[in-house]
Amino acid sequence: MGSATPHDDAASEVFAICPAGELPLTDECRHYEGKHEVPWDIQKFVINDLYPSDLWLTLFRYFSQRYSIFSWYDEGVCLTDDAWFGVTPEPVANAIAADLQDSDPSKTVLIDAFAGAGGNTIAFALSGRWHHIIAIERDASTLACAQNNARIYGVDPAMVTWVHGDSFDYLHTLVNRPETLHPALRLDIAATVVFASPPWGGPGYRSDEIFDLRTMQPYNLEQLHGAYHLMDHVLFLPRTSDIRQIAGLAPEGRKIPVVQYCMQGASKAMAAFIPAKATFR
Ligand code: MGP
Repeated sequence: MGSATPHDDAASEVFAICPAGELPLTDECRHYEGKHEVPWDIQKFVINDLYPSDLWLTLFRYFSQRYSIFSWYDEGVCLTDDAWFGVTPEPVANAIAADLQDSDPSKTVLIDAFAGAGGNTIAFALSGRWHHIIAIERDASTLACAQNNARIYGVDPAMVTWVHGDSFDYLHTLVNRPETLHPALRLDIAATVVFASPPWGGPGYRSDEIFDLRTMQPYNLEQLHGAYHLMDHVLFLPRTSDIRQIAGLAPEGRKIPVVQYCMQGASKAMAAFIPAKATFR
């Protein structure tokens, strides 16, 4: 396990952002083996049917779906409680990776801007489509889970460089001051695609008939697109996202393909494949 370039204390004093190296699993990295291990207050709410907390009920529901989220769950897949809310189910992650399989071959590097527990990074790495993947996660425990899960799925450690940090900082530095990045993180922007599966502000998005991407929390569509617009980018968004807002991001004369990803006949989410606004050649 680990990253393409192990963490090095001396390097972290010299460069603004460095690869993370291998992070230890923490108490927040959990592998629940049964419903009895899911935190007690979820079960109490379910059993007694007391004013259920949406958040905890949702976590309980996700745990019940664990094998469709990670088919190798029993091999020791770990998640933080927060990570359950944004993890992409394995069939969806594989379908997105497959949809990028025949994309522009001049793009060889993929940045997973919100790596979470690693579901998408694993699918992209196993697809064999990318020469290199940069997977960024802000929370150390969640990143440790992602590294653990990638190891379980047999991802080649040389394929993924993990970054413990903020993907907006990283992208800003990549575009404006690449020389301050660790050499393993300096990418050719023209050869790079960004994949972003950001938080949507919790499960509340499900009550909106049309989800307003201008009000998405903590990052709205404008912030996401603003950070990624120099590169082709894929945004993984709520299934009811306002298509007109996405269409407004199309560069002159270009279209934005949007795909709904379904499981058991129902959409789980959509992805928008957005071309770069400028080319760097
Ligand atoms: P869901 O809210 O559990 O809807 O999320 P579901 O399962 O269709 O609800 P049901 O009532 O029909 O059963 C569906 C999928 O959306 C999840 O599996 C995640 O892949 C994704 N997802 C959900 N949330 C809240 C987020 C999020 O905040 N960010 C990201 N990136 N994905 C999310």
